[in-house]
Order: sequence, then C-alpha cells, then structure tokens
Amino acid sequence: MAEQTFIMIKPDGVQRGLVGEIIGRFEKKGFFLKGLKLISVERAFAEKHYADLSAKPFFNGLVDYIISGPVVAMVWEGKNVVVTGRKIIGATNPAESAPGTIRGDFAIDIGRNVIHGSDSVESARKEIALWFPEGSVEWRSSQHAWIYE
Ligand code: FUP
Repeated sequence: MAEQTFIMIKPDGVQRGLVGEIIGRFEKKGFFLKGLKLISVERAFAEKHYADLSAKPFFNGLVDYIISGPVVAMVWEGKNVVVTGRKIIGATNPAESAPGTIRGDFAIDIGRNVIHGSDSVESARKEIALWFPEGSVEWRSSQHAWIYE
C-alpha cells in the first residue's frame, strides 16, 4: 500500500473556514484523500492523540484547544506524503513557517496553528488506527498515471 499520513484540521481551522483551502492544497499537490470526517473529540481521546507530549507544560492548553470545537480528520495517501505533508503544513511555530505553507499563510501563534500532520510513517500508522478504527477508504484515482510515473 502507498504511504499514508494522518492530517487534522484543528478547531481554529474549521471555525475560520479554512477547510476547503487546506483540502485543496493537498488535492492539487497530487495526494489522494482516503479518509475524511468532521468530528468533536473528548478530552481522553485528545490526550491519547497527544500522549507523547503529556509531560510538556503546554499539554493541558493543547488538549483544551483540540476539544474546543469540531476537527476535520483525514487520511491522505501518496509518495512521501508524511514528509511532504509536513512541508505543505510548515514549521510547528507559525512565526517560523515559510510563506506558502499552511501555517505560514494562515497562523500566528503556536497554540493556534490550524493543522496537525503526522511526523513519521510510524506515528501516521498509530494516528490513523486511533482516528479511523473503521479503516480508510480503498479507491484508485483515474488521474494516478498523470501524477505518478
Ligand atoms: P507538530 O508535530 O508540528 O504538531 O509539533 P509537536 O508535536 O511538537 O507539538 C504538537 C502541538 O503542540 C503543536 F502543533 C502546537 C503545540 N505546541 C505548543 O502549544 N507549544 C509548544 O511550545 C510546542 C507545541
């Protein structure tokens, strides 16, 4: 199976009407959407997603932010989608994200940085299993051969 990553548009991205813009950037790049849902998560679920950060001083604020409204959870597929997805998203701190990246174009504060993307193939696997226990959707785009050699 081709590489997959987990991408989440955080509550600020949904509230600010950035869902279409963000999905469009991944689509236009040539990645394929394999899972998509608008979902509000509870504290315990958000804590599980960010379990690796539980010792950080910003952890509680981060969890409060993620549960403050619905998020858009997605699975995107394609060659090098984990690393390239992170490039499309930009640096964690929007102050350091280049213009042209999602955070560089649409965010100011690190605690309102609009979007999450898995940081490795291994964390993508774990995050997809957590957010999409029902599995992602199997389909093949008719454009595949126009994007991949
Ligand atoms: P990222 O992989 O880019 O999402 O970054 P991290 O896993 O290091 O951090 C997860 C989230 O914690 C970030 F998206 C924003 C938040 N965060 C803070 O609020 N303050 C910090 O100092 C670092 C991260």
